[in-house]
Amino acid sequence: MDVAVVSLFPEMLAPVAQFGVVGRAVRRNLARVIPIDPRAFATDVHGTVDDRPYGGGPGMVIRVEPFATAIAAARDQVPEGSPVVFLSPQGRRFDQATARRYASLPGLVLVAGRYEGFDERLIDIAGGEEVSVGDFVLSGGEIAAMAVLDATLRLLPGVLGDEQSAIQESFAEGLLDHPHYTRPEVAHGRPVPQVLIEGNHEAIRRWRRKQALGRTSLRRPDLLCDRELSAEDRRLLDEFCAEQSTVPPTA
Ligand code: 9D3
Repeated sequence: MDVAVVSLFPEMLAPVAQFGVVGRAVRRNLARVIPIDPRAFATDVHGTVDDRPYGGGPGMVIRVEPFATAIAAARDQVPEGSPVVFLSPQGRRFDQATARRYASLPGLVLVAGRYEGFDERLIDIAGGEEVSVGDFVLSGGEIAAMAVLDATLRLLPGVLGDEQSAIQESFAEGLLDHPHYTRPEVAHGRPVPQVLIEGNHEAIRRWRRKQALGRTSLRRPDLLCDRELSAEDRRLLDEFCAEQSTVPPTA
């Protein structure tokens, strides 16, 4: 997969493209990350990319040129028909389903903004979609682009081991993860839950499922809202809730 990233701070991408899972994808030639600097396409001597907003107000707006030229150059670097994605606080929320959709494509152009945002005509011209990574304020689109890049490229076949991808499959099913423990058996006076030590695999599976359902219900009730629970899940969640209001052993 080829991903061109249009950004005024192309150097910000280097660490993501070099290290970790994305770095491995790039080194294995499973992906290319191509930075495109719009300033390189500026026609005036100052390399101006922003200007004051029509209608007044604070901040600056990204001009149509040179970004339009930079996006065209980015499109030339990726397979024909690759979508253009603007990172923007006004976008649809990026999620795992979107990551899967992007990972199924041969290419993608990510456009990171700065200042107050893009001149709307830039989005119209490129015919792109806008995505946000969450309801918080970043200083620009670069970190959002890196999140999209990471979430997408790790899904490419061969990037993670078979084992890892199997684990990922089962987890990407819309519940929060259960708690994890490793040695020692007691840390800072806190023991590992006994069920995990006893080695009854069916009991462990039920305990983990109960914890996953319970945490999801406490921390992310939105994830359970439009979801039909199986009879077992219903019972496990009821048990979790009952245990919440009782004093746990060795509290
Ligand atoms: C005053 C209104 N703000 C919009 C909500 C101004 C503003 C805030 C942050 C304008 C641009 C930005 C820069 N943010 C991004 O480019 C961005 C972003 C984000 O801030 N949060 C979550 N996802 C994203 S994707 C791009």
